[in-house]
Amino acid sequence: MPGSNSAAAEKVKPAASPAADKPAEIAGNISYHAQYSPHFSPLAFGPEEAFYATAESVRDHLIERWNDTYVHFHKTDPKQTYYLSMEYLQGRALTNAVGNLGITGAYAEAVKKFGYELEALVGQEKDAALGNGGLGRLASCFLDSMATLNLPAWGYGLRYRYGLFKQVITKEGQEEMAEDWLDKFSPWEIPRHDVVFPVRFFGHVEILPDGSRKWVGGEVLKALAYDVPIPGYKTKNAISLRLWEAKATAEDFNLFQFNDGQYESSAQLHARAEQICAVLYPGDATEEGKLLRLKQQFFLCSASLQDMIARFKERKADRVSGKWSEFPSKVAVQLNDTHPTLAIPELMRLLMDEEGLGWDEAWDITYRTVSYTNHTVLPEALEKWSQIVMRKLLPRHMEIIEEIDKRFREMVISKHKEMEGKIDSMKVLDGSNPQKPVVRMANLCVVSSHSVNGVAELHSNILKQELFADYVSIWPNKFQNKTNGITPRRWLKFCNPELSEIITKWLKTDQWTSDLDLLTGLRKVCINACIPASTCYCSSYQIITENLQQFADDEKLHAEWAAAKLACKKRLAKHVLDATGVTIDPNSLFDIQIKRIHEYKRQLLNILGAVYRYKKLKEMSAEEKQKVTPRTVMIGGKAFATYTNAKRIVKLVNDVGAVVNNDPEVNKCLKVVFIPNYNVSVAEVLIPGSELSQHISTAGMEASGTSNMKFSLNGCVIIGTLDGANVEIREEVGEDNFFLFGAKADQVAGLRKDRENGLFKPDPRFEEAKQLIRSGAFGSYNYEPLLDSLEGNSGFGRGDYFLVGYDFPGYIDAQDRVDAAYKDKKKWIKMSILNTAGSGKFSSDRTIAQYAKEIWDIKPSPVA
Ligand code: GL9
Repeated sequence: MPGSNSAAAEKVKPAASPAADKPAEIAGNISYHAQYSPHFSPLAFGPEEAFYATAESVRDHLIERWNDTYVHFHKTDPKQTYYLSMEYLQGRALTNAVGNLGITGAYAEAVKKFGYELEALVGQEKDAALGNGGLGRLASCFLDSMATLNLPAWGYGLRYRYGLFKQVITKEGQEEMAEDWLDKFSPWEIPRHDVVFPVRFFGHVEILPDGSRKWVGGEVLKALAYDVPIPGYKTKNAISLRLWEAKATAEDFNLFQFNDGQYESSAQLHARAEQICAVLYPGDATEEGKLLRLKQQFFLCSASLQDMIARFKERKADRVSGKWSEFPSKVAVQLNDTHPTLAIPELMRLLMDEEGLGWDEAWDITYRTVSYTNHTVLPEALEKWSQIVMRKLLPRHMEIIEEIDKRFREMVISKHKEMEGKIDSMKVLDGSNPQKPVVRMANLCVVSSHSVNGVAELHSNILKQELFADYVSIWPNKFQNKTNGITPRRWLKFCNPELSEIITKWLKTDQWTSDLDLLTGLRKVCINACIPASTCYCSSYQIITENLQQFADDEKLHAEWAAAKLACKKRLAKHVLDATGVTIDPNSLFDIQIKRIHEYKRQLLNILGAVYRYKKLKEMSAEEKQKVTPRTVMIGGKAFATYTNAKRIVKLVNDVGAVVNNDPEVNKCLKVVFIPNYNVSVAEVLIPGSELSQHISTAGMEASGTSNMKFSLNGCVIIGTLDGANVEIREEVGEDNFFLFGAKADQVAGLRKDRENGLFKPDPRFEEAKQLIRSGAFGSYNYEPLLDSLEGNSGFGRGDYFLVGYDFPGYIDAQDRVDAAYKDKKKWIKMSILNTAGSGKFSSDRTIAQYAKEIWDIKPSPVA
């Protein structure tokens, strides 16, 4: 068996220094790590050992750049951005690291000397899943772009012991298991024993003789930093993702109690420290769960701010003119949603109580430093913390929040009298329920930040016109849009080498990987800007196509494009077979919906559509079935552990699949597969192999979506509603290359009202689909609560709050248009090419460049 023992490894001489371009020397370095930074028996050199030694060798390159970048920033002292996020969905790092460093080929060669293929070793790595979904993955794409654009920036987060759970599908549906991503160790993190800060919880506020206030008592834990180097693409810069871990110390260990046999009480604080970073999202149905989540949030904010202040002071010491008022010209803090809101009162506390500044100066600094991104308008996702819990855990912060609230109210009354009637909904503290007074975190963010942004044009408009409308009249210039983006390195170049090669070949450059707008070169555009170019008959047309070679209609390109797609579909089919045991046909239309399971994302609409399709197939004759476009519907995603209806949806998809896939009358025309344990690595296989993907949320509810961008970039056509970034994608790729259906955002409220008034008449096709499920065709599980949510006018059934019934007929019609379009292979490939060609706008490089210029005011600072 190649490489399964150390025989091959023994032939390679260990070398301590890494060489980037000489495979023989790289192999020596890998061998060195296997022997001199060992984690395994020196006799073993199987795929796993080979992966770790290879990763450690790649890490040597990363560390060189990471050190150089740190020194460079230290010397040049530019303004820096600190991205505070409770979530990062990093996925695997090896392919990305060698790819960004430009050493993939050399490493592939090197590992061959041990009898391995690089791709096989890559598969050994566990996903770092320190996030739930889009918000966490966005943070990771942003880090890649910040490094690539040479921006002086840091990511700050928590080092969860167990990241997002592993999803296992059983007869009962979804089950959650702890995912041990640190099971062995992570080769990418650097424990920083020199970077440690105290973080306090509970205690009380003392008033000192000079009238100043100090937070004392309670329990104090230590935050220990772990740095993960983030390499930029084709640059020497590598920035840091700094993840905090909570620790208790030897002083907290009660040796007396331990020797007395009281083992648990002897190490109480150690146990509580461990809880803080134990899991990504502790269930918050209980009071303990809520307290733990709040502790996590504060832990991130406090440690990160102390770190920033320490760095500011360290560098300030070198400057004669160093003053606190310079802080906002050296530090920008970006809050990734409201989860790190406590950074606001914590920065105020540190400046006032620790550094001795007065309120006004501290407030001015905080306001100019902090900016806030909103990622959702769903009311249940807008965080509200109990004032009682907050006062107990963070007594000084509660005082500060009260003062911020008071001053805000006074400001409105004195300067914006006309808004006085709106104060109740705008203020930070909500005591309308005296039993449960709360802090509204989004309001605190809006009041305390100099910039507030949404994540797609439609979403930012909803923020301005609805959620935060009242604030706009006070601060008309505070609100902005920053449409999300994705890194084209991970999401095209590395995950889809087949398509990337074709693009590079036809554009005659690989510059598109860092200038994604170049993809428009795949479009056939006339120099006289005739649109669509396919109907252009300008005299210059011929010359342009010859000279500039723009190709959406070129038959050779079509053939290559189709072959690349087929190769990706085959890889996807293999994944499906391995993960589920279901065989799918690479010649069928691959139709994918992968995202967190949520009622607003409407996986239920998708599966009801599949049920309806199944029913129609059952009614068809054999001849009729011959004419059907064969389809494989794939749905994947995790349901939050306590979200019962989402779990019922997972169960339904699995049950429908079990019947359809085993029905010989239809399974040549339709398969329905639930993809288990969806994560970043699975996405990297599914997205390149997709042809149609579903982004079908109720309009106005999906802030942006980012997988829609990944699909479109990989030449996949979208069926979707006018929601989130779909709106902009459709504009960019052209309406002919997007299957649109459904209610518009501004109709939704009216449609819900109509429904309440009994004005909704369901389409018979919708009734047929629900009826088939109710008949028990897919098993005897009780789907009634799920189907019930689609019924009624209001009340328990919620009167189909997400408008599945209203949008169903439009959805089915759009799917019919998909089937027809797919039959015309030429047309379909052209649509696919034009989706890729129109994706330039959705590079996270563009998004981050806009944040840097329009919010953070930071500039590129490349290492020479
Ligand atoms: C989200 C939005 O729901 C998405 O529409 C958006 O694309 C991302 C990134 O801006 O943010 N907000 C949010 O809370 N999540 C998002 O995906 N949820 C998770 O990450 C689970």
